[in-house]
Amino acid sequence: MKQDIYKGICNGKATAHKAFAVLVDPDKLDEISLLNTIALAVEAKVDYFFVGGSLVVTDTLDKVVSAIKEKCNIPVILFPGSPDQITPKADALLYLSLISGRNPELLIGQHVISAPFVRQSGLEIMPVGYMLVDGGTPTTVSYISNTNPIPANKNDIASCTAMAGEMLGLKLIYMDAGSGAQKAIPTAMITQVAKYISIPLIVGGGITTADKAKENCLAGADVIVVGNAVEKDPNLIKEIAAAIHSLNK
Ligand code: 1GP
Repeated sequence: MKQDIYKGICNGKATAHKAFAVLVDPDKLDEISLLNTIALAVEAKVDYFFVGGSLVVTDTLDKVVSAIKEKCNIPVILFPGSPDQITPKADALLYLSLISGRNPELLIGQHVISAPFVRQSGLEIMPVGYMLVDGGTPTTVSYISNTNPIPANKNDIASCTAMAGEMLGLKLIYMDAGSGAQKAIPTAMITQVAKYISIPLIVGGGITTADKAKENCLAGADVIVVGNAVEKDPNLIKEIAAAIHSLNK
């Protein structure tokens, strides 16, 4: 099984090289905006594209992934809201288990149903402990997943959940306040979770400024994901990338 992208993320963690992932929701970008986003991402040396959404209502996933692959070498990692958001045209798949929730379908059920198809895709599979953290308002992901997010002030619940995920063999932890969250994940929670795990930590949801992205990296995030804010203002890509990469030697 391929492991190149995961190895890259682990090397990043080992060498304190912080990474920036731009999240593209295939429903939200028209062709011109997508091409503009790709050009800006290349210029800013963005590390990864994440592609997906909790609810994708159009059939543009393939087209979006193909367009990114045609125009640049930035790895495309699928961030699927459901098993039908998978295309072999991407490079890798965040194989998410929603470990903050108690919905068996999203812990293991849908994985079982889609396993043969996922394996056949040839994608690099990255098993992820996905943790939803309360971002102030109900997000699409909390509604769709029918799970309660971890309260934003319960750092112990977050660190114990992440530790359990790591001990179960998951290879990444993704803490997410949900797309468009009112409040990003508190720094104190990121610090505590990072302290208790040795696998790479991805953080996203409600990050709207370069300062916040940098602060999260300093707290222990290895990969920062931004979607909504760069959809609204694509020029933020350069600003956020520069802030994150300024921490790298
Ligand atoms: C959502 O972590 C991602 O799952 C990104 O969130 O769209 O709020 O940046 P935003």
